[in-house]
Amino acid sequence: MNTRTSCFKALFLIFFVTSVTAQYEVPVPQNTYSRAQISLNGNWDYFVDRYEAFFYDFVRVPFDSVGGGRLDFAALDGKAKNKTDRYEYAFDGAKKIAVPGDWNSQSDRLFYYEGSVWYRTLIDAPQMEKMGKLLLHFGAVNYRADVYVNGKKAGVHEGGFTPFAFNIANLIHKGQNSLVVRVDNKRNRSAVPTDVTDWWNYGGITRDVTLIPMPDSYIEQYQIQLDKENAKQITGFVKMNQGDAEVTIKCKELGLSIKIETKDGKPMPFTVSIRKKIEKWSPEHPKLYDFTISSDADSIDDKIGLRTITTKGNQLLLNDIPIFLRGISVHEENPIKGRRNHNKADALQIFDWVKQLNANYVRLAHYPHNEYMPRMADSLGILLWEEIPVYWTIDWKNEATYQNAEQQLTELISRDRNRSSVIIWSMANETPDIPERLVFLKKLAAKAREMDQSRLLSAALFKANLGDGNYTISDPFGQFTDLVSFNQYLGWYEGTPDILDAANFTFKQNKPVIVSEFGAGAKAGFHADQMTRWSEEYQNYLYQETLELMDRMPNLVGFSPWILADFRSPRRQLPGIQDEWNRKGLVGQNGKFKKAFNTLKDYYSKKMKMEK
Ligand code: GCB
Repeated sequence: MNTRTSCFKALFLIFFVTSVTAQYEVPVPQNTYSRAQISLNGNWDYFVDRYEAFFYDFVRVPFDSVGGGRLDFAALDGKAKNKTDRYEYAFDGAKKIAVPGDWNSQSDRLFYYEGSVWYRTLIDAPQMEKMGKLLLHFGAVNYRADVYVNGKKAGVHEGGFTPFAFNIANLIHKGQNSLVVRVDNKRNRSAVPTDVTDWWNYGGITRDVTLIPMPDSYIEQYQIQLDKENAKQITGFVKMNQGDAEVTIKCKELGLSIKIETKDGKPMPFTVSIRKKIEKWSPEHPKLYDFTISSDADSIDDKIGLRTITTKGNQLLLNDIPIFLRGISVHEENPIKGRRNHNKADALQIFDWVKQLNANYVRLAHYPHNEYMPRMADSLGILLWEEIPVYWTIDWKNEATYQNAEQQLTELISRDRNRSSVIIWSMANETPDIPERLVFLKKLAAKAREMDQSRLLSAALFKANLGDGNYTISDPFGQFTDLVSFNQYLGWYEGTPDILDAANFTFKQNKPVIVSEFGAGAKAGFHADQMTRWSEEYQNYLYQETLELMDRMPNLVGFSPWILADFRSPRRQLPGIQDEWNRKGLVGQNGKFKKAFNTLKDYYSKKMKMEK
């Protein structure tokens, strides 16, 4: 085949795949958990496809790009009908895997596995009162999901931590239906995150899967919040997925009932004065109001807290009052069970430790966590920093990589824009100060601001060493964020904790400062003197010295040490100490608190008393 024909073939394939699948993709409606739905969680059939033999043919053309129908195309979920039929796979009789859940912790064979796994479940078509849409909704799949219903492709999603949905009303039939998902978690230089991180690349359908019957015209997005300029007003927008509609927003307790005319599925802004006194949401008083948003065909309830978050010079203001963020960073992992979190109990475990620490703020690192987290934080009164996995090195010049990052940011903001707990969107973590990175991050920040003007933007930046114990934060991206946040590891990656005494920080911008990370590794239960690495005493000494540094840090409005609990990382290979765990947790793998947990807890308790 000459180059021209192969180009044509490639273009045709791209067009074909897009046109075949695009019709099923739908914008994820916000707040899916409040909708009537059918859970597809449970034990699914699976097999491992190390050679991707059921996705590509022998010349590496994806089977589904030419319309499927090939004998060895797993998505068809076929089986031999007579003794001459040849099938080289079967879901019937295959092993079972729990959904939601990572595969690594479910089978020894899959502990280190990175590649393709085919999942199948058989589902009964739900009885739908009226014909409308039927959304197949995934909370998250790491990293890429190819979804097939009865052998037809519903669509593809990339990005391991955000929700997506397909309308499968036209793919499903009465009786039993086959739902097949090919999950691929291979790391990839151009993906977000890229191939190098400091966390475990848990693969699988890691969050809930549901079927959600929806009207054709539905409430896709809304934002309801306190007006930053006038705290007696509520402001926001509503957006239908299509067409024109009259949307009503009601809150009985606030005596609110307004009608908004939406046009052509476009967002329609509104602002409304509230006569009653508004009880503002805060960590001390996490008041949530019951709102109902309804159109002719659709209706959704939400519990929303009303608060403002702003900055003034070097101050951070919650409801116009200065606030200090007594924080901690967390990964989405259960250290005791050694797996990715996937249920409410996992989320509760994290917040239980957070509360015991006297913290009022959590950095959800380094990717969007399960929606349970912001929902729980709303009702528990915990403030949150949320971020996307733009981490360390990214393929900055690659447009597809940028689009992927922007999509993950959009999916996160669309999901959590009504969570009062979320006060910061973070664009990136520890990224190098190079021109192409600045272009990338500026575009992301502009997107975040376009979508949500009510929250603050940040990024975990690097510090620069000026010598003689002097450090500065001069990353040019700091000009584009509302807060200057940075990670620093004095006493761990640089020197020992005794150098912290002489450390001195300056900032280029007069903005509120957050120290987004500091920490030291310690094996729970290992005791020695305070200069012995990996001992609880060393970690504790570093915390004591760093907390003194925090007390003299200019413009400081909070910090989130690294990290609440030990977490798995392939970069950590010290036998007997790390054993593939990053040991910077304040809580050990066994769930026991290390010494530094209590040091931070006492520090936060004193801070709370001083504030009163
Ligand atoms: C960092 C990273 C975090 C790592 C941590 C460490 O700066 O942001 O992801 O896990 O350091 O332990 O080295």
